[in-house]
Amino acid sequence: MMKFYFHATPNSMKVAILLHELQVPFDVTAIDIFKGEQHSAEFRAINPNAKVPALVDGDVTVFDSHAILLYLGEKHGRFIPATAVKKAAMLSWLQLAATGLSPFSGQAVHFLHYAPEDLPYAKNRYLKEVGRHYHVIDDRLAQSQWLAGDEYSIADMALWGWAASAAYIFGDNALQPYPHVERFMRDMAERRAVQQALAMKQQHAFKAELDDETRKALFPQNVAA
Ligand SMILES: N[C@@H](CCC(=O)N[C@@H](CS)C(=O)NCC(=O)O)C(=O)O
Repeated sequence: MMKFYFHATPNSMKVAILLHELQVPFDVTAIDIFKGEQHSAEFRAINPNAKVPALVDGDVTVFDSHAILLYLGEKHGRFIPATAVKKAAMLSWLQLAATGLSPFSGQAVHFLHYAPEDLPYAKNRYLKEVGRHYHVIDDRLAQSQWLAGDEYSIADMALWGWAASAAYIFGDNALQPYPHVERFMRDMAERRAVQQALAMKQQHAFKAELDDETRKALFPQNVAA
């Protein structure tokens, strides 16, 4: 059976939605990144980059959320549009999420919540860039129900991953300035696969304290040699 290496984080949640949409059997291996489990030799053999999510499917190993979305979508022939025009749109928005929204959101979270010093320049830079991405996405979702057009795809799952955590960046009513993204999130909330993915967060207990063990695991660059 497929093995899904998971922590309840935005990047893992993208894949959790797809696995539930596909209704395929899979086993979850919880990797508690707050305890440093991503750095174990066993997990690094699966993802040398020491980050979740990752997937092992028989003799196939695949890591990085968007690589997993593409792998599973192609394998099952689902949630990847068939026509060149729609597939190009899907890939464009998938990559915008992979190379823009996701890393900028991650850095915004870092400088807002985890950086050991207050860095207004960095906070402003990442907050503004995340907001700019949501404006671009909002304009797109004003024109079509889904990112690729009229077809729900893996690009939508990728967007949901970080949009569901927007409050951690912008606070309450985080998506209010982006009404079409809000509408998209309401549409997503109605999907059973999204509800099942959210339930996974309750089924696995992860460490919550940000103590020295966690700082060392997540930010080893700050630990004196
Ligand atoms: N580009 C990667 C990023 C993965 C990533 O940053 N994962 C975070 C959780 S969302 C992680 O495992 N962090 C642990 C660490 O940095 O040590 C993806 O999309 O899968």
